[in-house]
Amino acid sequence: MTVIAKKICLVGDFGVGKTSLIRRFVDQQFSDQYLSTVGVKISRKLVEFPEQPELQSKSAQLLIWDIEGSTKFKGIAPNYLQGAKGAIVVADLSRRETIEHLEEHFQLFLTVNPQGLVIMALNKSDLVPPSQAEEFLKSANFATHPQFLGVYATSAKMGDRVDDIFQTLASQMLIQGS
Ligand code: G3D
Ligand code: MG
Repeated sequence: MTVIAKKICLVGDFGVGKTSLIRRFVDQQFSDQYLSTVGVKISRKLVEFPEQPELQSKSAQLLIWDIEGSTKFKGIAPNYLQGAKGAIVVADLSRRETIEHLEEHFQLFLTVNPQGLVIMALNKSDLVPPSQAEEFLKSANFATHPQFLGVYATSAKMGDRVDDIFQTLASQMLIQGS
């Protein structure tokens, strides 16, 4: 088994659920007790791909970087994003403005990592009716960008689609391998 380490970053507005998505994926839990992350936290998780024949002998050691607040603060962004092979850009389905900011976060990530891959999570799907989630999913489709892997409605609270976004990003980083 070859283990390949990859740095990924969570980016998006404050309060959209970045820390909660990581906790759900890494610890399989959701905390309603909100502890604001101080500075940067790095979590690790080994991801395997039993269902993908081309990745049978490989696994990804994800180094998942989480930052407090918004990556729009240009001063800290380059250090935080540097060396990341992928990003999960997160918005909150119950706050439209966070969806309008998706492209800005996407572009900032690509400025630092022109070869990086990006997947999007419209989080808190448990808070909105499916029809609204559907409408927002359409508006967050950046399919014309070659490095865009797709957009999913997630819920860190319920666990919906959380593993899928991390797994998809991890497998594509190994397959497209930069
Ligand atoms: P951030 O790291 O992007 O800043 P957090 O966001 O993960 O800290 O989450 C911000 C708030 O949203 C927290 O609530 C958290 O519990 C809540 N949250 C995160 N994901 C979900 C979700 O999928 N569904 C729902 N309903 N809530 C979610 P508080 O109230 O502690 O600020
Ligand atoms: Mg956070």
